[in-house]
Amino acid sequence: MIRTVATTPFTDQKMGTAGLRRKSTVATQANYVENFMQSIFNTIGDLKGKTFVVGGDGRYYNDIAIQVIIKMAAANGVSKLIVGQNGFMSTPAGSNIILKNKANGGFILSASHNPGGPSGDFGIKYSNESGGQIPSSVSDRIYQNTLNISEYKICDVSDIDLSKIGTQDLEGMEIEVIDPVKDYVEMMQNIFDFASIRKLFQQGFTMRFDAMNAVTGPYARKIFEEVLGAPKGSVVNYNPLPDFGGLHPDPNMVYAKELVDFMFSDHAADFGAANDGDGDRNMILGKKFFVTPSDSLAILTDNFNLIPAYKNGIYGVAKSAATSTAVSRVAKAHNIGYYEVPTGWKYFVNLMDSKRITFCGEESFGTGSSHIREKDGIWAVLFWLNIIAATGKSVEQITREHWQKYGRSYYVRFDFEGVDTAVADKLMADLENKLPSLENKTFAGFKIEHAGAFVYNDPVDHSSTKNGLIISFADGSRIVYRLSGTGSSGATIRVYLERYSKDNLSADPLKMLTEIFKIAMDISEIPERTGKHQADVVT
Ligand code: VG1
Ligand code: CO
Repeated sequence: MIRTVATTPFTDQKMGTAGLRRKSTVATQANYVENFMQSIFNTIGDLKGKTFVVGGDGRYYNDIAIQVIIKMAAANGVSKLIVGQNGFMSTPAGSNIILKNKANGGFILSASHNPGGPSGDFGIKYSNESGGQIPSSVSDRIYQNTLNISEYKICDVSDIDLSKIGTQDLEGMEIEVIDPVKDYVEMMQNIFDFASIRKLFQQGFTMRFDAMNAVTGPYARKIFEEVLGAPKGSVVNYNPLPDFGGLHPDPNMVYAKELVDFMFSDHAADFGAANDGDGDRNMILGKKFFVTPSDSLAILTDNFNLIPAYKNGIYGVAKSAATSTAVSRVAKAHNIGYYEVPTGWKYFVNLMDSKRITFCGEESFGTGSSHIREKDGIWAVLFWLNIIAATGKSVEQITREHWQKYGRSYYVRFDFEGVDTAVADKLMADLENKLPSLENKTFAGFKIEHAGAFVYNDPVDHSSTKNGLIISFADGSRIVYRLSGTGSSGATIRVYLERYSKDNLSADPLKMLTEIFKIAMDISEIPERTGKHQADVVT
């Protein structure tokens, strides 16, 4: 039943910040997924005795791609697959299943926060036995394989039934269909103080969780409504849909509009949160109050002692270079390790494995800990609920008190989307050449201390990665420029701005950053080179 099929290479199967992401129209071409998967299997080599985890966020084409992956895994000699029921599994749940079962890796079918559907995006994230996504050295080898591929192997059988939990056999490969929610709930119960969060809801505390018609709906209903007793209806948009019901499942102030409008209205709940397509991102809101992800990381880190799983101490904390420096002050106060890495969760994995850090986060609505090797949306929400239950304080109060203690990093990200790739590449190259000459110069009263490329030297595997450009000013303000690595067409230039104040704590972030924004535009020539005088998305 095993068939070898002749194929020709696609030249665009290079993975980005988090796996392979393409327009659905590209990913659904004949042999596209097949070539990519065969290249992964070829790169791994001997698959005998190996176990992989498979699932996805339920987006368009997941159902077809999952069948292809199962039939190809069996044809290539994989020993066992652990598959989420009906093909569902969030990215954090997948990481947990890999670690818990000591699997050799896993595939999460998702383009994360990118829209889905026939005109949206499709993607595949590939993790290894660490439970985290593979390092660039491995994805480079897979990419080389995709460029030279001439055949793939697949089992010629009818589709596998993934609707029932249990075990079946395909050509000697075991397929175990599991409940993708169960182990995840258990893990959360072992980290947080569920009893005190349950009590909080009993006392009338209200929340709204927006699953954005994506994968976390079933997880959130189980945990918040069933186990913790939040009122029915607290979780909205809970049915994972192939096109996310037309939503752009990116939990931020722009795309989670329904939730934001509700939380800024007079009948807002006490607490609001949203997750992205595959459940690894989170947005945190209080009553008429937004917490930036950079502040959230700092606040969670400062409060580690309130959480049962962390109360005996944490190793350290890391953030991506583009994330605000708020957490650095917390790390200093607690005298714990502190690291800055390139954008992408895979760079945190070695730091967690080597017990250098416990917490980590990114400005892009990602927060997590070493309980797994991916960022974890529901984990962050539970962490906040646990802090609220333990302190009796509101989201706003917790955040304002944090600023009083540490000062405030005003922080906003500006995205310039749909830029011609050649224009964007040239802009970044020219900027990189120009930056060193700007050191010690002053712009509108802001003196530049350092300017240049961000280079990360991994202390564990000693690899070196260059990602983005940073301008650091004498007063602690920063500009970071990066090209996005998760888009499926054209280039997106991200500009991250930060300004620190010790005592001016209630200003409007955009106003605080007006001068820095102007400096960032002048130095980079973004308006002149791209024709864009304003960012497309501001978060
Ligand atoms: C973006 C974010 C980055 C995040 C990545 C994957 O990457 O900026 O912080 O790790 O998405 O997120 P980029 O290269 O477009 O800036 V997700 O929720 O895949 O998994
Ligand atoms: Co995601």
